[in-house]
Amino acid sequence: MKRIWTRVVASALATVGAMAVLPQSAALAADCPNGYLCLYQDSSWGGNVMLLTGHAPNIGSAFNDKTTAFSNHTDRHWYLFENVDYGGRLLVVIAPWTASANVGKDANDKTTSVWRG
Ligand SMILES: [Ca+2]
Repeated sequence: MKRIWTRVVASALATVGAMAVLPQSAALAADCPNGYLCLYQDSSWGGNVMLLTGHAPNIGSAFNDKTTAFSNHTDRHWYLFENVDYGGRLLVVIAPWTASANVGKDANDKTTSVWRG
């Protein structure tokens, strides 16, 4: 199963670069691959997942204002912002190797850009 998951990720990344939105079936693997920040549409790491490896000034219409949970499998800090180009409120500061099942109502479904520290 791990090999299949890795292939799906690699294939999706090859298509759209550093960002990918995977279907719900793949997102059911709650473990985020090493080297990625994973953003989830639903609480407890459910729904669609977006994988990030670097800055995302605009995470795109497929995932805009949808982030509810995250898993950070990198040794970097990440910063979730309300608007494009790291504008608006700083919603969440994510420490290395941490996860949250729910970012809370003040930050829920608002993330539009992501800065990698
Ligand atoms: Ca937003």
